[in-house]
Amino acid sequence: MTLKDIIKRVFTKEKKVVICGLDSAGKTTMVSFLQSGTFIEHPPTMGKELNTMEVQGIRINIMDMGGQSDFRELWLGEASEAECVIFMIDAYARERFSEAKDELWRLAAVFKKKPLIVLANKYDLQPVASIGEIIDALDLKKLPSFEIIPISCRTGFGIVKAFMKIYYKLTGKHLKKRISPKAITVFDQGGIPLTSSSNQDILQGGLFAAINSFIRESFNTDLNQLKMGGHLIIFKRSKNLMGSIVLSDSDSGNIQEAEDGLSELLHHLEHMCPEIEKAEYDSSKIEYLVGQYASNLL
Ligand SMILES: Nc1nc2c(ncn2[C@@H]2O[C@H](COP(=O)(O)OP(=O)(O)OP(=O)(O)O)[C@@H](O)[C@H]2O)c(=O)[nH]1
Ligand SMILES: [Mg+2]
Repeated sequence: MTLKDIIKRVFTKEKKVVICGLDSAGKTTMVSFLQSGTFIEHPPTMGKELNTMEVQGIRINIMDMGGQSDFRELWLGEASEAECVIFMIDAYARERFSEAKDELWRLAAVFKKKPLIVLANKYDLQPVASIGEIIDALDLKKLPSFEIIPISCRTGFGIVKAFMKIYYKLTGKHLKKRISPKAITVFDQGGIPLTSSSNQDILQGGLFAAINSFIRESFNTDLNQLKMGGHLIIFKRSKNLMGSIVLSDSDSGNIQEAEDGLSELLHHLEHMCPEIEKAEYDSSKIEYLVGQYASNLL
């Protein structure tokens, strides 16, 4: 990296993050989840691929490295130029942990100087290795510092948390959450709830019933908001589903953010459950997917 490059990066608020990890860890799937808000299948990365995101005025260049052995020689050079390095591991593939450890430690010189974030991916699969197991398997305690976060690039579990951490490492600033949604419910086309209230405390005491009856009465109208007992409830419709999100009254200045988050969730559900096109609703699958994705909204 030349001096000109460094100056350009400082003044244009351009930051670089590099994602390394064995082939099939899920690196490209993560980058595409961040961009599309859902899971998309990709072919293996040949060499490396640059993706750019603009977040709160900062241009983030994400270098997605190919993980096949032929391409691993490229990692060190790219990692040396980055402000933050991510190492992704397939937490389900225990048989590859020792190979992953060897490759991680080939980059050790880099981690003496810059932050390492380990993403333990595929947490939707069972039986997945625990975080403690992965720390031991990769010998992470020997590093001066590291962070490790469990995620799933299939269900979206932990993706926003991971991204917020990356953003903080890159910029020294916390990404602000402007709303604090308190509960999410998803309904089928007929207004029947597909998710339950039992794991969402705030929905006890009549709120769930009120939302249900509102949905049935106004499903075919343009109404999309309800105020009740200090809560603001936003409704959103997608092709085959409807969703509601409960906010507190104080969030009312940032409704757009809640609407966007809910739309993304519904889009993800439609994408992951193509059977709903045929009006086949599997409520346990939807409940599971909502629970996984909700970590990005709640
Ligand atoms: N079950 C599950 N599968 C995942 C997850 N993330 C990725 N996959 C799958 O894992 C396979 C590899 O994903 P990629 O994103 O292409 O992996 P990669 O790390 O980019 O691989 P290379 O480009 O070869 O280095 C694909 O079949 C993905 O669908 C996840 O969180 N859960
Ligand atoms: Mg890839």
